[in-house]
Amino acid sequence: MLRVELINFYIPRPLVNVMAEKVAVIGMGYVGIPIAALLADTGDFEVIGIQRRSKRSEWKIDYLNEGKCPIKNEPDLPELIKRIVLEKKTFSVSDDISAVSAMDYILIDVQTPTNENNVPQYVSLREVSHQVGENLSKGVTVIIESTCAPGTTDYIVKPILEKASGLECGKDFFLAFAYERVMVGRLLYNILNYARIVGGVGKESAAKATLMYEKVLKSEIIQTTAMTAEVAKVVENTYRDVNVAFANEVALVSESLGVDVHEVRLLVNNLPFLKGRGNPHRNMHVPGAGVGGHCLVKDPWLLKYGLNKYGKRPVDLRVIESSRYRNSNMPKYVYQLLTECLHQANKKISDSLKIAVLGVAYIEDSDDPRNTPTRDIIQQLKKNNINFMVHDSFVRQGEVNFPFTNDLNSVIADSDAILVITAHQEYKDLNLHSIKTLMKESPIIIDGRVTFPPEIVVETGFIYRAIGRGQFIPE
Ligand code: SAJ
Repeated sequence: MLRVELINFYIPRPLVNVMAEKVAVIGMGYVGIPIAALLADTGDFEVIGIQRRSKRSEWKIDYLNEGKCPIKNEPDLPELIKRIVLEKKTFSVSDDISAVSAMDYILIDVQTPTNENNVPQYVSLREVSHQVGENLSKGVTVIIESTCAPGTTDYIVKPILEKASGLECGKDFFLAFAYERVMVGRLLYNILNYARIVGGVGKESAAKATLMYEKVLKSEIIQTTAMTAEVAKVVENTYRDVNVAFANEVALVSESLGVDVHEVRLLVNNLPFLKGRGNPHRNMHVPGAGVGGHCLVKDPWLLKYGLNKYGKRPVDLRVIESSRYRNSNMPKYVYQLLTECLHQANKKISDSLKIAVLGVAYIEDSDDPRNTPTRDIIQQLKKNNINFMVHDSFVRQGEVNFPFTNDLNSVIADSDAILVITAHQEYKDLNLHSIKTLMKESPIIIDGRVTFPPEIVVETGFIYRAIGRGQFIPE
């Protein structure tokens, strides 16, 4: 017995693991995977990813433990995961949440979706908070990175953690809200370079969470309260949604007045920076076929939910709500443009038509289809019994509840009209003359983004409309 113990004593484990602090990251998604990987790569942390065995996501556990990256098209992330799993051995994934009992930090990075009535669905957040509470040790810092409605950290997560652990927040354990600002295609870049806002439930919680982030981030770390951080997060995206809605409304105005919204936008945005004011005081956004993604469609409603639940007085969010409706109705507007062009081409709305819908991903050159405007456009086509085919080369099959193919030719061939919903580079590279030969007589192009040079589309002989380009509306 003594000999075995002595041998153990003299075989030095790699120093980094002995000194490393332990972090659990709960939720192996777009948010959890990159931060877990970056923490594990520092050498200061041993990281365990916790992923429940759900039908949709359990495959990620083994996949990640083999050193493979479940997220496609993310620069540097595959190499990073391979390095920390197979070489440094500072990252592993498990389905056993009781592992959090031996941690110094616990990051909660689970989905916080909203339902069809835009009410946040905190089933996962509540469940995970309870499980963390049941396994919570003294001195641990819990950090919520998932986007939450204002008030969630203080009034939902904190009570669950305290009740399930019997410990007191701010004394026995610490709790902060430090929201992610990830962007598909730039997951690692955003985490490393965007300022990290750390909102503590009490000053010490913010300080404790900062100790972790300052070992991995290159960016500024700003401490505040949990409520302030929650408001800032949802306002950051609500601001963008309102600005996109403004651009979409100006696009409709431009069409009505026969001008090009993109020319208007350039003229508006070229107002000089005012001396001493950092940001341009005009930054008109880009109109388009709709707003998809996980952030902008959800966060205005999270703001409204927190305001209604925890606000001290009511506020009617007329600007914010009408912006949401403006953006969510843009797919219907694309359909209206299509009907106008079919009329111009003397084509009747019938099942003998074929519409080529290009793009499923919510943003160009990405494989992320969350809340894609394409779904709403397909609904309009189906409602009017119009045949269509959908194309996307990035999105994985089975990720959306409608059929699509990555065979672009088969989608365009023999079609009456092309609707561009996602500005993938492969569409911008298309030869308009070639695709015209594939299509039926009087071919139509509706450009829902800024994909093709308008003049070339018209010169090539297409009937053409694009959101906001009023100069192409027939007299
Ligand atoms: N969109 C427009 N016009 C615009 C900008 C966006 O129609 O001028 C549409 C896009 O086509 C897309 C949707 O809005 O369908 C969302 O686009 P996005 O660029 O905002 O992409 P997201 O949803 O991934 O936004 C995220 C957000 N970041 C975080 O939540 C941390 C957003 O606040 C960032 O501004 C954005 O990434 C970014 O550019 O980093």
